[in-house]
Amino acid sequence: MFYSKEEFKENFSMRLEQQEQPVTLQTAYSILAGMVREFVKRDWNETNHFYQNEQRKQLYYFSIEFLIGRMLGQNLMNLTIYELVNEGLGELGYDLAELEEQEPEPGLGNGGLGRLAACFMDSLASLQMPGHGCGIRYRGGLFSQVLKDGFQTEHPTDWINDSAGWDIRREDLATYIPFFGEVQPEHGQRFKASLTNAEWVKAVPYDMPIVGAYGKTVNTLRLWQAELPEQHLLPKADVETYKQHVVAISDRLYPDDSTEEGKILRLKQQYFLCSASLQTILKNRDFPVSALPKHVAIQINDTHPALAIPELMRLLLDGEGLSWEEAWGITTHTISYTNHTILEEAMEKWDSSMLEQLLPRIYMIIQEIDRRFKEKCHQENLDSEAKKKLSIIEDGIVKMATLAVVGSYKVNGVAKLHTEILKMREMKELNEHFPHKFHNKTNGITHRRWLMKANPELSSLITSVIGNEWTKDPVKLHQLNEFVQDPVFLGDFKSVKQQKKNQLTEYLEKNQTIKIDPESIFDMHIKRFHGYKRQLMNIFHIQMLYNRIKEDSAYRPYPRTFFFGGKAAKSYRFAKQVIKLINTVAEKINNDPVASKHLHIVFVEDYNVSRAEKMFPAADISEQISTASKEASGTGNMKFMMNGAITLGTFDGANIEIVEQIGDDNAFIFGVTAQQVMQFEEEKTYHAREIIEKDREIGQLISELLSGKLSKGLENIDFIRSQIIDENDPYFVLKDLQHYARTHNRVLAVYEDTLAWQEMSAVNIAQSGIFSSDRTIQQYSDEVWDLEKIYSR
Ligand code: RUG
Repeated sequence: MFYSKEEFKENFSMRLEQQEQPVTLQTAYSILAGMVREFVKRDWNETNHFYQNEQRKQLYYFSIEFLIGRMLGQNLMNLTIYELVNEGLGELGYDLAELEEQEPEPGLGNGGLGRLAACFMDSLASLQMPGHGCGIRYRGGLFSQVLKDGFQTEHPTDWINDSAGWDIRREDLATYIPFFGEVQPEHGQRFKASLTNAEWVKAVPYDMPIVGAYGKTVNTLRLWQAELPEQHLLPKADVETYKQHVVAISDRLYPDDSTEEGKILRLKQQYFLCSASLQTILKNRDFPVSALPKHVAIQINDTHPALAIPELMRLLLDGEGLSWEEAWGITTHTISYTNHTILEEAMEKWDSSMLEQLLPRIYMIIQEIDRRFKEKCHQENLDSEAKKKLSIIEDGIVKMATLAVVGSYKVNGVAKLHTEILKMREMKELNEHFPHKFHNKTNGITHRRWLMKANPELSSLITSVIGNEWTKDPVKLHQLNEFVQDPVFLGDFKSVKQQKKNQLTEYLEKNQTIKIDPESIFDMHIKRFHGYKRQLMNIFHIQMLYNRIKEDSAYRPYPRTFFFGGKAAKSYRFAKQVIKLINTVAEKINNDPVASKHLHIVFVEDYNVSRAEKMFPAADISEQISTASKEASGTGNMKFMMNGAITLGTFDGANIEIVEQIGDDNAFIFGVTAQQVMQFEEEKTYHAREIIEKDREIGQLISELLSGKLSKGLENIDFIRSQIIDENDPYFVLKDLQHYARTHNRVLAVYEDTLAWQEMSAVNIAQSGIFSSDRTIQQYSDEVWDLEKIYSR
């Protein structure tokens, strides 16, 4: 333990001296992380004892992803010892920032959904609320992305072997999960049954401390690891193959599900997470099971953990011997569900036969849930289409979103528009059946990581003018409104932004050997690669700018650097071709002596949480250009806003609420609206070909693309071609392209008026507090979970 700089230095030096090998930066990092772990231990134990003694209601957030990012710096900051350690290390000849870089990146998530779960963990602990995460301890997280000739290649990561060592193995809490087997109904015993000849997997939890702001509350992120069970639970033959199957469960995040085997593995992961977490919650309770909803809330993050519903039923029916009605009452008052998408492809569906084979008892329970629900619906006067929509099992397919809605007491979307679309379209029949179930909880981001930690320079500037109350109550950032026209404040803000741009430039020069002009406009499009996120529209526009520069010697626009960052799913061919196209265009433009003075493209390789922390603060423009109606919320938009970047985007997801906060004048909005998109989709009245034929500039662009001129070096653009031409441009790229281009021109015009630009940035920061995940978590707590804060500690 250390409470002063001197104590810290003494303790750190002593540990350095105990090293037998020469001290590398990696060892210095491990020593420091170990000290922080010890520092946290007391508060962690106290928090746990408090929860036990006071019997406070606990929230468990079930999520297949927790994209937590590096923990060292965040933990030091939340413990309020960042400066102390920074100075202490400096005096011992170490650089804290350099040690932070040694921490392996835990890529335990794909993108928005996983990062949201991580922000929620931080907010729960910081608001001193009893809320914990339940996830999987994947050995390898998301692949690392390496560009080869402009193509994305994927490389496995091994987070555990390089482990930062924040988590603690809890053998005492190990539990066992049954797969396959035969159901033996206990006749005459209500709906009770048991399972014989199951294949057992041992689930061992690893607990990671989640340190809240000021360190008092330390909650737990529990990550489950799959292991071979003890001898008596092993099969008689072929233990080696059995072991491989077991270990695979926590080996990889999102294993490839293009094969039957891959699908089974994903289903196994989902059940493994749900069963292990629920068994532990029930086993360690000290209240009657009927009181579960009073003591426990379970939030399922998307449908990946929706098997929690039948699994809780199984444990209550078969384990606790409750009647169906009792078990159903408890389950549907304990579990609530968040939906994150309306994209058909992302709505999970499982083959009944697969579910029945892998989880026979669970399938039986789902069938009974479906039967009873259908019976209820039959009493209503519904047409056959509505009945179909309300069925959980249909034509041999189990629809997980329907199961999740039926088995939850609350269902939410993640931004106002998204929730409305769910209620009015995607889940219209379910909403009519359960009129009070649906609600909105607009996403948020933790301002501690995305402003205070990522941008200490801006944080200090803000504090210097409005004091530091905003760090505890980020809505108080609105006090900055008084300074948004103050030239001194705006000048200081400009310097901070420049400093962050310089830092990013240096970082990328060092790590990716890219030369960047830090004085240029930093325009950033950083997120997963997906058709609806429209990176294709961005690169098409850049190519149009290039064509104009070539054709018109008077057109010499203000220098801009266009940053792209993000990964495409391994099997998503279209998105991977877009990555290659961007790099192909980049090579041409960056090497063109004239165009490169005005346009520069940077593809940041292996975009992850740590890189994101360096990028958001340096951005001038935030590209949020999804096809309206398709992006459920977005959270990058909020990170940019909080760091003073200005949104260039469509009226989609949370962009709409951002504009509600700042007013139309402080963002650049363009494109067709969600209403229009949905109308085009319904009436099939959009024809991309007409645009190609009528618009000279777009026609030229598409013919360059198809002739291979634009895509030189890219042998194959089949997927891009077929999306735009054969599939009639389903994401309305061509429809919005010219409006997007004109909006870019407006952006440039304002940017050149420095004061006007700085004022817009400042308004964005001042109004961003509402997008802190502290606000989101408070709303969930008030309206869904009913948690109490730990004020008495
Ligand atoms: O695409 C959505 C984002 O719009 C949203 O902000 C984020 C968090 O709610 O979740 C993303 N998402 C959706 N990630 N996975 C899915 C579908 O499973």
